[in-house]
Amino acid sequence: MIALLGRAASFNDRTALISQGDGYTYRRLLKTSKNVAANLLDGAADLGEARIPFLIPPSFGYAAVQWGIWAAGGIAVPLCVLHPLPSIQYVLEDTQADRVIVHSDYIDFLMPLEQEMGITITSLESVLDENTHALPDIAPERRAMILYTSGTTNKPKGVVSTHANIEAQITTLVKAWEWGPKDHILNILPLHHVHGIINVMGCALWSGACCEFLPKFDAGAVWKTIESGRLTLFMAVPTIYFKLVSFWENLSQNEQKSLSGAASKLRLMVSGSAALPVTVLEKWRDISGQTLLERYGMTEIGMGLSNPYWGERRPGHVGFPLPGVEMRLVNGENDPVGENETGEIQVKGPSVFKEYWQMETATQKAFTKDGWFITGDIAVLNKGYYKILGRDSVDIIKSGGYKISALEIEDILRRHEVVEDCAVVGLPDEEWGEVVSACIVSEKEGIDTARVSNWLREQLPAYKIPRNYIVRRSLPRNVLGKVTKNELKKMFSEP
Ligand code: MLC
Ligand code: AMP
Repeated sequence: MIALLGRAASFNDRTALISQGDGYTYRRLLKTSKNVAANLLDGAADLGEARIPFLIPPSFGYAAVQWGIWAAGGIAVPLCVLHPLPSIQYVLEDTQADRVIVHSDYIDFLMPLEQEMGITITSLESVLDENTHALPDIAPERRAMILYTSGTTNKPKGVVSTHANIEAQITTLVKAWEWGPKDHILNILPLHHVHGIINVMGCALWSGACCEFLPKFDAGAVWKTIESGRLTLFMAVPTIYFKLVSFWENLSQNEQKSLSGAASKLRLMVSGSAALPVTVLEKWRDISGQTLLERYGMTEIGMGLSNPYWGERRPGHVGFPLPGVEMRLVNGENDPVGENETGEIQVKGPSVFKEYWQMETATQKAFTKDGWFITGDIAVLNKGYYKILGRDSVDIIKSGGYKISALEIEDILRRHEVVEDCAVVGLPDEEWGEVVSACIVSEKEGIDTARVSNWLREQLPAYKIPRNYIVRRSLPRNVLGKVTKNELKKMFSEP
């Protein structure tokens, strides 16, 4: 049996999840996931790694479907509830799925695809129905999940993790951050990325702890939950801490005191997915008395580096390798560099993903000949603590903790009638980390960029929409004709 599900049997009547105010025990989660598995199998012995995409908001139903797919031998492909239809269609096509499990709120939205693609839309309710079926034995090496991540190509890549990878990604954090059955965490992150899936929900369910869902991030609602005193843990991206600080700053002194007192009682608060500005770390420490534990990770590896649970959490640094993670910094020749020398992070270990879905060349290119995964992140080891300095590609933007490919946005933007050419960059921003910004090349005067944004919104989720535009007659290029994006970034502040 899959380790997560096997462990759940021993947690019985403990509360596994709180979803829309209702509590669900481990017993119920396990039983419901077996219903899902039985309904999906429908007489077959094993789903044989069929890709099963599902469009379900963070909830009990999401967890039961994820586990049900695993128990039946399928590959779970969580879809993003914020994505417009073309982004979802891309994932459905890329995974060659023949059915998709959909929450009732999204059935009408997805219906056009049933005809266009011939995919079967299965309602969440129908897979939760009472059912029993013999379940297959699943070897840990089998594929378990595909998460889509933006990269240096114009289309997102499917990162395939096995059951063993997921187990390694979870257990290293459980050990390092001392998760236990008494823990209670609030999940406010989207459940199509590792931060929410592994670090929050996965670790909680592995540990017999409770994971409470808020359907969507809302600063007031998060503070209210912190104030309730039931949380022991909280994990978020830096933008969320920035928003929680702003919310707190606008309260009366009495309210501030009450929230600060409650926040100080959590045993651990973690930040990751993007660089945590030292200013935000300091403000949060002033407000809550908590020194945020910053860690570093990636869809392909789970978490790699973490400041210590016990010991100094150094601002602006991401600590050291987690248990079981092998890490090195290398120069352009792939030779390891010494302390205080800048290098690219490479990672090995059981948490590292198996492959990019049906992209053999991209998978090969992502690893060195001797099996190190090439992250593309640049770092330095400074007095025993790693510090992330940036990425080797200007085409990757991190905004609100989401990884965004400039090339993907450019590719779509170029299809707009007023756009002759374009280039997209991320401009630094304290709240969002970086803000997506576009330079449109056009001979036309008075381009209505708000209309361009509205048009883009039909094809891309809100976090990928440029927030700043400039219109120019040409793009800055080097002698080889390549757009010089660092030059371009400066042009946004020119009058
Ligand atoms: C949204 N808005 C943005 C934006 N995203 N503006 C600028 N830049 C962005 N990136 C705008 C919206 O368009 C809207 O404006 C307004 O902000 C509110 O939108 P929203 O969708 O309600 O935003 P909000 O819920 O506040 O979103 C903020 C957030 C979200 C931080 C909660 O971005 C989020 O969930 N981020 C987490 C992503 C994540 O999990 N990453 C982990 C990847 S895994 P308007 O004008 O339209 O009304 C990984 C590995 C690892 O990285 O190490 O963990
Ligand atoms: P994703 O592909 O969405 O999983 O994003 C992974 C990327 O997020 C990494 O390759 C890093 O560039 C970035 N990242 C994650 N954590 C941190 C951090 N603590 N500091 C800086 N960058 C980070």
